[in-house]
Amino acid sequence: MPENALTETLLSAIAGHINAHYPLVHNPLEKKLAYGTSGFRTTGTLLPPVAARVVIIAVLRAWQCTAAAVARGCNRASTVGFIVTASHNPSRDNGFKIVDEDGGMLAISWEPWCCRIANAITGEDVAEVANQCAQAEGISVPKDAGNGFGFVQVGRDTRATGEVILHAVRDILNRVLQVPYTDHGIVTTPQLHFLVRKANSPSMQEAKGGVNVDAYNQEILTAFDDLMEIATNGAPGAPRRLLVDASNGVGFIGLQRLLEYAQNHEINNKVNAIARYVNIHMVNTDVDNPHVLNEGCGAEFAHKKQRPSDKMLEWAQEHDNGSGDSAHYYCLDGDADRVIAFTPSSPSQGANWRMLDGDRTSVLYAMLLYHWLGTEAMEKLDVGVVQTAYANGSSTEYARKKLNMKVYIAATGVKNLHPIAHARDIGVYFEANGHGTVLLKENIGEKISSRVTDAEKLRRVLDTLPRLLSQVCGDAIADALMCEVAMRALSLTPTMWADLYEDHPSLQVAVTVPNPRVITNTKDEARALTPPGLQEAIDQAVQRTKESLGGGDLAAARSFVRPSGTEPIVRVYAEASTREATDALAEEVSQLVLKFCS
Ligand code: 16G
Ligand code: MG
Repeated sequence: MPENALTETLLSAIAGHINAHYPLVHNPLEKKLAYGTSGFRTTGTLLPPVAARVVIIAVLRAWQCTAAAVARGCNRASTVGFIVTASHNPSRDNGFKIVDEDGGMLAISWEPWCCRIANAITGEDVAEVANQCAQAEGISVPKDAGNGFGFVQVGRDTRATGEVILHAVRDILNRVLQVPYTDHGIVTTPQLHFLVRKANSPSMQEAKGGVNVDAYNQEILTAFDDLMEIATNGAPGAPRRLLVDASNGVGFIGLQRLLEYAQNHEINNKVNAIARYVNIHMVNTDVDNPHVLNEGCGAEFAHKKQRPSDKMLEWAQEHDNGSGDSAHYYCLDGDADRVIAFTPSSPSQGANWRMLDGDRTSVLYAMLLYHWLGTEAMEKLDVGVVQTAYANGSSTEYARKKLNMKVYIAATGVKNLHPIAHARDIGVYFEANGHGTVLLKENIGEKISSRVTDAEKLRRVLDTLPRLLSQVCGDAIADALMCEVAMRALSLTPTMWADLYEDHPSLQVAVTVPNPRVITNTKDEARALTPPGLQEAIDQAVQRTKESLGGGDLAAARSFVRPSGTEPIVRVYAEASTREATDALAEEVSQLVLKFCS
């Protein structure tokens, strides 16, 4: 047997069990499933046999991390995560992804293993891929497995197919791999990321038992309270009213649990500490009806349609007297890792609501950093803003010119933005659709505090921020609370936040073609490399738009296309100086996509 190969017993158990219980439903000879922008996503009923296969790779990754941890002198079993969710997709879809040992996205270099095993037809093929993975990645079965945390933390969103998919995962873990796990049931995606990071943290090594969502609630509530204390100088004033659109998804459950936890536990010696600052109401909370998830509501709907859901409008009509920012509005997506805020110019008219998207959230956070750290510290540190090609041009310009920030452009998906932000001392990353956070280098407080004047405050801020701002992915609930902290600290209302700059008109359109993946892009996704001729045609359309706007500096227009990594469609983005030109450009480019990709 070659070194690092899996044992014959394990391989034949894998082959036998997969053959007996998990024949594929999709046909990989016709269409292979790919690990997309954020894991696998497709019709939910196709996924149980795929999840049964891919969890084997998750365990191999955990074993590899365990061996590396042991080699570092850290005597523990590493845990990875397996989260079943399709985020903003329609309710019939489902998906899943692996959360890596550090709580972040699975290392991109491991995605090909997931793809290969997901499309392996027979049990023998599955065992063969697992064995090749073990050999190539230098993995052997650890001798001393398990220390009470489980090797895999699993969880799911509210979708109807979630339970059967998780059942397949648990079955393979129990009966084939005999690997311990903790099933957290229904959790938000950021909660699962948090739990994996926490379970692997040095502080948990000695602890008895596992981690659960209480640890998340405790951390978020304490950090929020600490930051609000700094933001308000201990004088909280009246609590702000928040209205949260939970997209009829797991965000409702996550936020509800957080609020209940606050009522039943003391945070910083205060019962219901969160209520000193915010008074939270929710709409679109129907998690029992399997069909309404993300339907006409939530962050994805709000962002793409550039307006709030009807339920949000109804609530505003009833409860918002329109006298300037009497409530703050937030929309979560279907797995609560993205947030879009709004401010109503007139509570009853959706078209008049101003959207505060991820670009604006990153600007708000950047302003808070300047406010709290001071220009002196900011100039001494490597601080950057990471966006994608979907960022509105006005936000890029504001971050560069007004805030003096370095701006980096990454491909769509947290896995692409995160590493660029991670390489900075402080990296603010956000997608326009509301997914993002701020990453702070560990011990940065210590590094910089000897070089600036107000060292004590600086250290306090830098120690507290990363407890509310997820260091592994965006978290809609934490981000909504963080926006509240930032507005308090900066004495801004949502209207003042919206007034910071004016967005260029923009539009996103979904175009259906037989195979969206005939389009390939440059690294920053701003240009199409294939099919031949498409980019040239887009360039001409953009040029014509600029000319129609009179040319010169004020005539801005751009457009790009890319295949979605979560749905079988092509996304078209257009942005120009006027609404009419934007809409016309989006339409023209959509026609080009149909022409070149059909
Ligand atoms: C996923 C991504 C999100 C991205 C979106 C784009 C993560 C955790 N989530 O939800 O960041 O903006 O997909 O989808 O990476 P698309 O590829 O369909 O445009
Ligand atoms: Mg999401």
